[in-house]
Amino acid sequence: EERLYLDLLTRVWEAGDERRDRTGVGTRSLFGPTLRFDLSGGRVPLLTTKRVAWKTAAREMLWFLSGDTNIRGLVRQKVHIWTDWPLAAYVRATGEAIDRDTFEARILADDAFAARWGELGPVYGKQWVDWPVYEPAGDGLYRRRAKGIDQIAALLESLRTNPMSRRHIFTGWNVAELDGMALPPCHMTYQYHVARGKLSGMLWQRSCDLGLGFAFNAFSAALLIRMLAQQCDLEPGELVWSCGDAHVYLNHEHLVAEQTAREPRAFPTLCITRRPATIFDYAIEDFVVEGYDPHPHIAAPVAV
Ligand code: THF
Repeated sequence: EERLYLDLLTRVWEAGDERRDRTGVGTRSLFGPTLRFDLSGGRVPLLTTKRVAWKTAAREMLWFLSGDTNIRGLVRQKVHIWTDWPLAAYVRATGEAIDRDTFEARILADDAFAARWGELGPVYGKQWVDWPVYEPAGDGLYRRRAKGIDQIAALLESLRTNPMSRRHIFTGWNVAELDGMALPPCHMTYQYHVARGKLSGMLWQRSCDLGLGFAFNAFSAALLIRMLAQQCDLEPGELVWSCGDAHVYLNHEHLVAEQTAREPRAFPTLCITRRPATIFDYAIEDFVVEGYDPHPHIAAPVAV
């Protein structure tokens, strides 16, 4: 099934519409692909044509579920994938020439610095577990309720009590708060479906960096299906990945050439070694990937 991804990569690179994008790097892009991955037998779509840092993706997913939106919690775990955006904002604002390691060291060492410069705004985690709600305050004004909507808890409740529902959905796309986000959500809407004792999930992504982000986004979405399925006593079904703007950055040409020349191997399996009390109690040690035999990593720059 990794062929599906490699074929998409080739198709976008060869037939994609070349365009200047927000980052200035430039992309080739196609609109609206859908890929499906079978999760039965514990199989997960973890690419084998390059080594993917799946623990980094898993740590990011746990960080989303915790509701955290500050990079400090990631940097503490040596996860660097969100640092470039706060770093760019800092450099823009202060004009200070600072490298990534120094910036991360300050995020770790200085509480006030982390609060001011490590914050991404109301991104994924915030919207997933604490979507803001406003209530009439009685004087014609509205007040923000202390606790927002926990979409993940609500999703589990609906999966358990009304499995046949067509409304098993959560989303990070809070229109009113997009302006405050370092980046509007890319993997924005998730829907789930229960059939014959199996839980399937669909991820709708408005935009996907096929060279870098896809590997993370597909694995993370599969991981979340597995956690949800475990919490609901369901078997894993399928991951359906759908994308709006599916693109390859122009500076990822070497990655496309190298990766598509490699022979994909069987996807590995994911074992969850413990059943935590709730969806919010998983830890990185609970995840073991078995039979992962990838080709070597291919480094590629991230467009900020
Ligand atoms: N912006 C862009 N341009 N691409 C993305 O994939 C992306 N994301 C998130 C938000 N904006 C994005 C950030 N997620 C890497 C992986 C995921 C990211 C950002 C960067 C990355 O650099 N991966 C490298 C190194 C991994 C590591 O540190 O070990 C890799 O080779 O996979 C997509 O959600």
